[in-house]
Amino acid sequence: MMAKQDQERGAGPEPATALGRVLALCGGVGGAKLAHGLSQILAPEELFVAVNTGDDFEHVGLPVSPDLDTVMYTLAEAADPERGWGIAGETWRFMAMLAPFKELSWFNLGDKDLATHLRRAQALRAGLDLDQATRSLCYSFGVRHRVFPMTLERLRTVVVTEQGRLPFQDYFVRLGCRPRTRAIEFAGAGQAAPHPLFDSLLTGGGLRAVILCPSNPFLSIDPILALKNARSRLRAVDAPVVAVSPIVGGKALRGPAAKLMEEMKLPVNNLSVAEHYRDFLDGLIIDEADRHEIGAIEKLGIRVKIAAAVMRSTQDRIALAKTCLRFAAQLQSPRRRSQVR
Ligand code: FO1
Repeated sequence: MMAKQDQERGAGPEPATALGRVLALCGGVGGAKLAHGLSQILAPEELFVAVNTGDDFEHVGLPVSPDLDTVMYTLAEAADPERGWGIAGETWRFMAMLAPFKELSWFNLGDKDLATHLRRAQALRAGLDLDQATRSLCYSFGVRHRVFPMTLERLRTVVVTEQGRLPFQDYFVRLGCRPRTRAIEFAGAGQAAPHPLFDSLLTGGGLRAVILCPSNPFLSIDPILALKNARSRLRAVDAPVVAVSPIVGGKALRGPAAKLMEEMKLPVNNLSVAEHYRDFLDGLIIDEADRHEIGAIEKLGIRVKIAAAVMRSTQDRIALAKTCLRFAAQLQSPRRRSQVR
């Protein structure tokens, strides 16, 4: 019998979920909310979350994988509700001791979060790869759904700005996204292949949908798409590909997406998001506030679904997750993709 708490959340088994696997592509905070909603309605064997590792870096001698940790903490319902990253009820005694060392103290590692980075460092030193280290961490946080790094190889996001080429966390945290962006590069993209699971899910059959979570298309989803053959695999996949737009009413749900789009001379709207994913996308979910964009997006051959895209509660996450699955189920055979685009 379903627990009362689950019934209240609407987390009951979704009637159509026995139809195959779902691959979600995800960045950090915004995307993790939808991944959490999906994890509430899909069984662990049905949901696979491929996570951006372009933001990973080493800090205070420790390997930090911010998006993997954000997804893990969010699925574990352990994430800080205000920040979205890090752990709820965090304390900062380590950071207080680090304060005199300015070259180290710009990036905040909470006392609880530190244990995750130490454990990852130990696992990697012992010879585990990032996926195995992530699985072990997820296990200890009670996360049973498969959260995995987009690649086992090295790909790093570099933001090319008016102040020069900046490693992602220097741009994002140390400089607070202030420098104007000229381009975004993915160092290692030419060599790095997607995680083998990404390939086997996209080519092995039994896939019900690919869902692009409402993460920043340029900073969080593009690193995944930049991996060798990732985009062509998505073009060829025999399952609907659905994205949830992170742009609502001309603004980004969170983070620097709108600022980046302006700096790259792109209109800050859902049509720009649709055009960015045009070669493989079947359906785009946009907010009620952007209903006027339906016609322009559908002209690209991409179907549009209107939904409440802002997720304030667990119920909102579950509702949006259900909308994604139902929308995917309604879309035509993706085989038309090759004929249309
Ligand atoms: N974001 C910040 O804005 N400031 C921080 O000091 C910071 C520390 C941090 C530590 C661990 C972690 O997992 C994430 C952290 N984040 C921080 C978030 C992170 O930089 C970004 O959210 C992602 O890389 C972008 O998705």
